[in-house]
Amino acid sequence: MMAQALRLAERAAYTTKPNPMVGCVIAQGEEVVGEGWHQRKGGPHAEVFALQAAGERARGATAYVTLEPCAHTGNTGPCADALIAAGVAHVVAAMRDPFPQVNGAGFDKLRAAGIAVRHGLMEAQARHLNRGFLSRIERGRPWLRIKLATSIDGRTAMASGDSKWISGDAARGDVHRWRARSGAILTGSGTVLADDPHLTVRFDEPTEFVAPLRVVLDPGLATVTRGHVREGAAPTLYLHAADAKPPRDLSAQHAAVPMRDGKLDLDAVLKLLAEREINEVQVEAGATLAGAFLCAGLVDELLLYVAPVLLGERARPLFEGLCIDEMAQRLRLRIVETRRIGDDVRVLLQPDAA
Ligand code: AOF
Ligand code: ZN
Repeated sequence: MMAQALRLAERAAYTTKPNPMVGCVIAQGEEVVGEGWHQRKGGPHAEVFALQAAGERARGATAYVTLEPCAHTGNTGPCADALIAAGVAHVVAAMRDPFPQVNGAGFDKLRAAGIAVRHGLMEAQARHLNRGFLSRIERGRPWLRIKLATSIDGRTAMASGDSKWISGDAARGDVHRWRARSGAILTGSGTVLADDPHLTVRFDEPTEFVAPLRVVLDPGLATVTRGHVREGAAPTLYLHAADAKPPRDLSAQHAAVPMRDGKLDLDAVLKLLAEREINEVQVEAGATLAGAFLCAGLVDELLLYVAPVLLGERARPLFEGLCIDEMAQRLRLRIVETRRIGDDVRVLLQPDAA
């Protein structure tokens, strides 16, 4: 039941941000009597849809939810109250909702009404699903993923900067799914000048999604008058040094960020994005910016597309500026998932905490 609730939750991966993905299954014993998931910010919560589907059959039933039912009135009324009113007998939640207005208050409300409450079922999976939302609420910064396409010998572009294309069509299509679940796609001015990316979401088939914010780190605002990144349907935010002057006719958003060692302070960049309710940031940048995030210990996840090609030692590496000389300094990563995508292999990695 909980696995099904998690699958339902994930259906809204492209549309719920900045809200968490939440799924709910209502069951009478082995029989599912209602299902629901939270589709978008401002819309009804998962429990409301599931209770609607269950109708009278919710009485005495067990509700499986991937997140603690809310206790607050936000865009919608409290789900805890809705479960109580429907006469649900048991609630099984995957995890507590750390959102300050909930954070245990939903469980308390249910228990006070005589409902048996358990939580912790498939918690690791639920936390993984909402790692972006949890990072923003618990750490005050978005979850940071770096996407990279690499050759077998760890190269991402030729010495000239040419990188079209290392990975195949299928892998490049897959990137758009990861973009769509991200709140922001972040790059540097160097990449805007060298590659002129659009950083938009393009799907082969019509798919609903909330367009991620495009973020360009551009201390001197050198790229604001050029580049595809300022065109199209998605919003763009330029982050710059305090002394840079945005042109009067700049239609994109912009904000100043403090500097550290002559570069934009990456901690401050992430704090600003969290304040704008960005849960997941996908970095699609060159080796220098990717290396800077890694060195600063700000990378939560690497999304690596490995293509079966060799580019040779004159091609550019995955990261620059790591300053590793000895084995003892090596950065260890843990493989979270591997999957073949067309002719390439997709590897999802997380820095090893240990
Ligand atoms: C639930 N069930 O399906 C979801 C919950 O602005 P609102 O009213 O939509 O509230 C958003 C907050 O509610 C969100 O930050 C999170 O803490 C919780 N989400 N809770 O009981 C749901 N999506
Ligand atoms: Zn709710």
